[in-house]
Amino acid sequence: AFRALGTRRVLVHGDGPLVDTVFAEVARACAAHGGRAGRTGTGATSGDAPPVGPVDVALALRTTGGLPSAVPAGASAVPGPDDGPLGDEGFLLTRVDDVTVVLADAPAGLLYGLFHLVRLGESAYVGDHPPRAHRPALRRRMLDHWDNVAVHPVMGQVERGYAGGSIFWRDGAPHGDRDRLRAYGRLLASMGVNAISVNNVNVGLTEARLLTDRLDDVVDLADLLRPYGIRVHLSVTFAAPVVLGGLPTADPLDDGVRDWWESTTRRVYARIPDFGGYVVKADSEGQPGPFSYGRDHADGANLLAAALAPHGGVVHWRAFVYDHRQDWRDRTTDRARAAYDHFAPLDGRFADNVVLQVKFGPVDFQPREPVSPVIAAMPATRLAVELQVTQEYTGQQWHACYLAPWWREVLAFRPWGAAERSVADVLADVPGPGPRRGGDLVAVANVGDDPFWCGHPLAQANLYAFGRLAWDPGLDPGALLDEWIDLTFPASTVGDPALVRETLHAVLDDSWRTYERYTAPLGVGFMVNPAGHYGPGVDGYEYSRWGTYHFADRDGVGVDRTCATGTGFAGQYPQPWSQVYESLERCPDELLLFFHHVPYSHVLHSGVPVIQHIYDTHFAGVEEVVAMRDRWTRLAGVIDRAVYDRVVERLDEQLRCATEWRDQVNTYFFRKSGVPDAKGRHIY
Ligand code: GCW
Repeated sequence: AFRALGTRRVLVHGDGPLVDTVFAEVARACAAHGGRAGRTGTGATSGDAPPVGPVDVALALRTTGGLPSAVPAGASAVPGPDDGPLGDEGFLLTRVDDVTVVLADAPAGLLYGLFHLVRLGESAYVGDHPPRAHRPALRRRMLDHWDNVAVHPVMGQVERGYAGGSIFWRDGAPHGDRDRLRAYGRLLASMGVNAISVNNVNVGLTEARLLTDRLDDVVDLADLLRPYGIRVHLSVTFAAPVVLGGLPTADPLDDGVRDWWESTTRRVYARIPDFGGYVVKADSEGQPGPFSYGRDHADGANLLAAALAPHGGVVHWRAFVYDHRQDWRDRTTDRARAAYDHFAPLDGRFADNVVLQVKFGPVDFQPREPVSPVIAAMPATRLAVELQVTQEYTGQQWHACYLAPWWREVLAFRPWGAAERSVADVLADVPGPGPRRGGDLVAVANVGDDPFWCGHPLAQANLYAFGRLAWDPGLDPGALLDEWIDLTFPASTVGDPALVRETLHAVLDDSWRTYERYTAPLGVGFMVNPAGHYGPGVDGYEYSRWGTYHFADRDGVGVDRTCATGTGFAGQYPQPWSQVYESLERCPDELLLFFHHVPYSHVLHSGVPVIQHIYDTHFAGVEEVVAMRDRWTRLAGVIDRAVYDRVVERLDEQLRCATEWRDQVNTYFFRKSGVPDAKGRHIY
């Protein structure tokens, strides 16, 4: 992917560690592909190559002295179409007098400009490039690792990790493969990610100590990732003052507790001056939190925020708080309501450096859910929307499931109606009525120590698309896939680039909808095997206390979340959505069973009765997987053998598992309803 750059005469101008990174990348590319790299700047080190005379490409930090003479005078003078400060991470790209010029006002901008050139390939060096400013839409673009230092007896080392062990730790000690960690930092920077939380939000005893006596581990990771513009964050346990500090309480209003967090945090910053902050899962699924002390979540979050504020750190406080010991008879308790019920009343009470981290949907990373109503309910709170790149509920990196189209739908959703701001606008702090706070996009990571990084080679496309969407939520998923294909399967390395592109689109473009078709129908969710969340278990959660019911019986299926007769969840949305979801007639088909309990004979907008829709989509989903597999086999001998084989192995399993889903779901509903398939297909 660096070939186009590496064949040219490239000048890097600027000082500082990130510019060192840019220069090292350029020098490496030039050494590999025959170009020449030069460096200027007040602090260019003696080992750097001397300036190269006339250049084809210049990457220059405007703040380092004047611009070198190799940069055509016109480059900086030409105003961009959306002129204005480039900011900490932005850059300007233009082409003047046959020189491709990237200008930035801060080192990170130069780094992102470099990777932009790499993405453009040859096209960056030909034709016209009128000056254009590029800036990230969102300030913080973050990945959360659910990695443990120790291996958990049930979850393994990485909770919901499907790519082997942690890349950060091995055998209870820091992972020895430092080159791979550097490569990871480079990978993340190339997609625009600038923050990472390194350990699981379920914080075990060993992991709790990363904050104190194991801080060295974190210092080391911060040092390795810093050259790529990535700040390190840490998940902490709310009980840390007790379990680490030996205090009798973790009460957020206790002075001793406050002092403990302040001094502990000060010690972290003494070692990691650019430390990002804390991530907290409190009062959720057994994790400790402020409820134990009769305090609320604003008290809890503000405690940590106060300790971090003097150092410029933030708390990502997760809104995933619900009662996981429900009683099915109690139809007023609804897990979907929980985040809003807990947090909406606290809007306005959170400190400035608290970021409330909300899962994109109200339940739990399902392949289909409505967008969380919390996003519209907290205008005075800084928000992070949390996505799940790791495919916990979307095939666990055994199934090819390209999630960008789904994330794009979430980000484009307009909580206040068509004329108002989208979720992405809220995060990007686009002006609108009411207070504005802006926010982050965060995702649970999908990388491990697997040789293919993500287990499934094609799951890398999700990681890539996440970073790019966080940079620009308006990007088109198909175009992002093209970018990823160009970077991952460069034309010079494959037998038939056009066939590779066509095949990857055929396999991935619609793969999320395919996955949706063969799993839980019409937004009802779950129906997964409780042991590990892989494969079908239609009633797996129906008779447990997690509160993820589908309420199927012989007459119908779905959860009544209306205000009129159900849990009232639909009423947590502003207009128009509260009315749309409340109404059986207006509710979108794909969310019907999330909001309504209907008879099997209920006719969808598509004109098909619910029961027939279930049969049709499940048969279709499996046929689509068969087609995906057939398409992929055309790449035999065209791409790298190991990648090809790994994907074949995964597609075989996807087909097996999709077939199992189809048969269990279809049989289940056939037996419940007694309604035969109108098309007479075989149902067991
Ligand atoms: O989806 C659920 C997962 C848990 C996870 C939890 C969370 C880290 O099954 O494994 O715990 O969400 O997001 O906190």
